[in-house]
Amino acid sequence: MSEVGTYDVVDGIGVITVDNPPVNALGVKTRVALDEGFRKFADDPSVKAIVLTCGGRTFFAGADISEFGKPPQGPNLHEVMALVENLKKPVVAAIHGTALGGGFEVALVCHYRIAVPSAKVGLPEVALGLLPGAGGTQRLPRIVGPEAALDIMTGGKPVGAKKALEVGMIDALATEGQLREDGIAFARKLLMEAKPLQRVRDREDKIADFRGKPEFFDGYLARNARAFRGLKAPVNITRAVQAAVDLPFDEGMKRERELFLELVSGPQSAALRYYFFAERQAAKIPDVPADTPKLPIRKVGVIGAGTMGGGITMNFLNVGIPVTLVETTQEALDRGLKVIRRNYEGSAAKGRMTQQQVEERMALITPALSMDALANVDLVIEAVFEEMGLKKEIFGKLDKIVRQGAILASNTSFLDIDEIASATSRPEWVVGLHFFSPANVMRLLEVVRGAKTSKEVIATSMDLGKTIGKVSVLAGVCFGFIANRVMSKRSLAANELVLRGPTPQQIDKALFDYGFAMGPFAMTDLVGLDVIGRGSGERTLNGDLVALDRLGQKKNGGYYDYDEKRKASPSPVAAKVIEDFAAYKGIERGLTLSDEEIVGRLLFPVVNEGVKLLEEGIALRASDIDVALILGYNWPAFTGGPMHWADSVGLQKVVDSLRSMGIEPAKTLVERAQQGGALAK
Ligand code: 3H9
Repeated sequence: MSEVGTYDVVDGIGVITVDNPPVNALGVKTRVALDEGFRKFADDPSVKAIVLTCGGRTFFAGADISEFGKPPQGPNLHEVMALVENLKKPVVAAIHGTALGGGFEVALVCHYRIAVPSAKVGLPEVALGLLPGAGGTQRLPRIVGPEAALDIMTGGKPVGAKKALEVGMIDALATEGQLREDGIAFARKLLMEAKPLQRVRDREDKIADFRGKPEFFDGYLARNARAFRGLKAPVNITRAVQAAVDLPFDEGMKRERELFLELVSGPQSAALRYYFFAERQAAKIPDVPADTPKLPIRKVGVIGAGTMGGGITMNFLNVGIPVTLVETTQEALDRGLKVIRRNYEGSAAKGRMTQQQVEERMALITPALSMDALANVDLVIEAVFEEMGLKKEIFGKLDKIVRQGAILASNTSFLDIDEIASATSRPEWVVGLHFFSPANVMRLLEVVRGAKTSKEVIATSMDLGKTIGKVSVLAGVCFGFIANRVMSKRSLAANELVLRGPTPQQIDKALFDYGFAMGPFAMTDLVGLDVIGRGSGERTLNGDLVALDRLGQKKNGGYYDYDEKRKASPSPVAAKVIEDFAAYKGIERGLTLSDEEIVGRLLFPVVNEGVKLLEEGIALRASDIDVALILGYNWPAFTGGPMHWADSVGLQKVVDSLRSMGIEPAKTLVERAQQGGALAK
């Protein structure tokens, strides 16, 4: 008897309801319920049609990711699906929540699919380094055509019900809150119409034109080469769809299986599956239980309408939370508002939102020239210049102005939250909310816990990240918190290495090939050498380039030269500056390294610093560091982040390499390496 399935019959319509919290993943219990329910109704002559639906918050959210790599148990999903598809009674999938991955694939073996308007359907396996391995690559192209199917599967984004209806992924919309009844009514109508049952696998019309056209699939890969760089899953997805078009269905299924197995046993999928759970784990804080009371955040104040303040503001406007935006001068305020409007209008021009939505979001801003306007907000985020004196002055004032019970947050990237909190009479209400630039885009929110920050404030701040579509990672107080602190080691290593022989382009290429969007020198040129180099008193390489007015892409080139189209080429001037600076420092040049060695030189120090963060208790767990780096610095997710990557490289190798660079490896790193242990589990 299934623990999670109920089967009842309403006037000849069999209704299978599966309720396996939290998300009805297709683990063994769910498969037992499906197998049992469909067999029962297949054999019951009183049942003329079947509705498949789920209890709880969603339709099946996919295969149970935690089962991958473990010995199979219970009914096989493919066999259950074949049973459904070959039934001689119509089967209707009635969808709410999210029908994803294997969940949508189950819906695709049903003869019809209906969904409530709030539902989403899709095949997001690519985010796990996989392809839809339960027939999705074979059936979706038969419904929407190969090109749309490729976009849906390589993009991985779920499709809203209305759009899904337009493209044929579902057959009808149901009424919100009435899905079961609508499913039964839909099935009854099918019985009345008595149309012959059609299986998706038998449909040919959308794929026939693409048969024997390898150039279409090669062209698709070539067109998307940039987006797919370094990733295995999109390539295998494309080849699986090609098989769907070229081969008979059962052979196509075999090809899908081979391509799936190749992915599921490979390192990229292992890393991405690890990352899936890492992201969810980050929300869990041992001494702040999930039921800790959270404070409602209905009105927000942001101090500073500069780049960060403006980006932070947009996050709240996007989810309908009004923001009081404070600046010191009308001019700065106007400039900030203009930038926000320009960003939204840019999105509207790209068709991502309507002009009306632009106006609605702008209308949620209350511009103000005095912090007095913040008296009644629920949360204030200060985003002014990084200067302790200024921050303390602001927090001292906020303490007097803002109502009791509101959260006072600083967006500082480096500074001591406890010192900032000491300027108030309520340090338990003070927290760091560190956004990453561009703040409306980057998905990381570092929540910095001060010595006295209350549990309610922590719980609310962690939750807030989810509200605004970000992932919150908890950090303790230290210079640079998690992401900036560990990544500073990469910059340091790059700056040292370039003096010893490897060129900026060799170093950047090694990191680009590793999977970063750009290397440190290309990044410095993009941001501006004057910005990066600010504040350093002694002579630096960066400073020498700035002294020649080489500010990067914006002026005269930096580590590279640029043409009018901003295409980079190696710079003889920069090469000379590097040589001179090395001579000034007395550094011997001539070191030659392979790309792999360069990557180790730059990234092992990051791992080492990550381990120190764990030793100091700044990060709760290694996987939090990986999440922070992937979301805050675009560390390639398919490596799993620095800590997971270090495990896959081998910790002893990391230790030995650090020593050969003259860097003392962290104690825990040495211990784990000796024990043959890992950093991230
Ligand atoms: C697949 O289907 C392969 C097939 O093609 C081939 C098969 C042969 N498995 O995200 P949440 C857990 S691959 C196991 O916080 P939300 C999650 O860890 C799969 N566990 O909720 C968390 O646990 P905890 C393709 C899962 O409301 C809890 O559920 N499908 C799975 O923000 C709540 O999750 C996908 O990739 C799973 N599949 O979002 C969809 N899904 O509470 C993956 C969730 O212990 N899932 N959990 O931390 C999602 O995108 C989101 O969970 C969803 C809900 C949108 C459904």
